[in-house]
Amino acid sequence: PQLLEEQERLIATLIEAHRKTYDASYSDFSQFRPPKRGDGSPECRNATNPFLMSLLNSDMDELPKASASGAEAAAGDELSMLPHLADLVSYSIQKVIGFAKMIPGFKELCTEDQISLLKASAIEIIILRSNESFTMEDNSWTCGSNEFKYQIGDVMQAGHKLELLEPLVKFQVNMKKLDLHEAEHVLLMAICLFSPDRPGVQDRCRVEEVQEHLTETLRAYIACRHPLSCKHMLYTKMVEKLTELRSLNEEHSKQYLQISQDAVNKEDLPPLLLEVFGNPTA
Ligand code: 6VH
Repeated sequence: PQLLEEQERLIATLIEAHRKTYDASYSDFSQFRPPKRGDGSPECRNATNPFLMSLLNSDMDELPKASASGAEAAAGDELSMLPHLADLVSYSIQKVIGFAKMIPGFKELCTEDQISLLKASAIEIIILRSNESFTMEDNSWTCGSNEFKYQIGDVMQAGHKLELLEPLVKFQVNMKKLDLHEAEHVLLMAICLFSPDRPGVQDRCRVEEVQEHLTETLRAYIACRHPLSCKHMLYTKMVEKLTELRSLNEEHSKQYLQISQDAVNKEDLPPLLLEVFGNPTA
């Protein structure tokens, strides 16, 4: 198979859409609420054991009232990275929307279907696009300075559980190993967006048509542009990534629900995030 002129144009459009919406200098990150990292200092450990701490530090032998500041301080401190990461995710959702709008076929869908596709795929596309900042050197997402270097521990401080973050990091490592071309990377994000089986999608046929056109373009691209030695099973491996993303998405929904309920400061979650991932208090 060879790339048709139309497929070439599609790839060029997707690459341009991605470049316009992914700023690899990460210069906007300083506008997010600042990251707060528990550094293992006494104050920090304090906050995770408020009751023990207050008993050890005073002559009282009674527990402070359960609902008193201690427990809330603990929860608040455990979620010290939430404002920053919630801002990062909210910002990224805006960029994903900008990317989607430039994909041929997206704007032609009715607004309801556009919303259903974005709501369902936002976290998956964020996970995919974040591979660009992920480095296997130290398994972190490195976005410029140390301040914007995100490690598992940082994401735990936004309320995510270690057991669920391990599959996310594994996913990132395996994605890196695929060593995708930019064309393949952007096609995968577009294919992920145009999944006809997302909840609420009305015009499944239209979505499927676009997705099939994208997958056909990906197959053709791999067949004629990817070096013979590495293209073995590449398409299959990429489709497998979409399956893994579904399960990361499901886990994220559960974790998000928990976090949004635990968050003491409801302002920690920006309105766009609440709209896309759900607002349990609404
Ligand atoms: C890219 F925790 O868009 C840009 F509250 O590449 C750069 F925030 O629950 C950097 F509420 O359940 C980048 F939903 C990095 F928002 C991406 C990273 C590093 C981009 C930090 C942690 C992230 C990760 C991708 C997904 C992950 C953002 C978290 C997603 C979230 C969340 C929130 C809420 C928050 C944590 C997770 C998870 C799984 C395991 C999927 C964003």
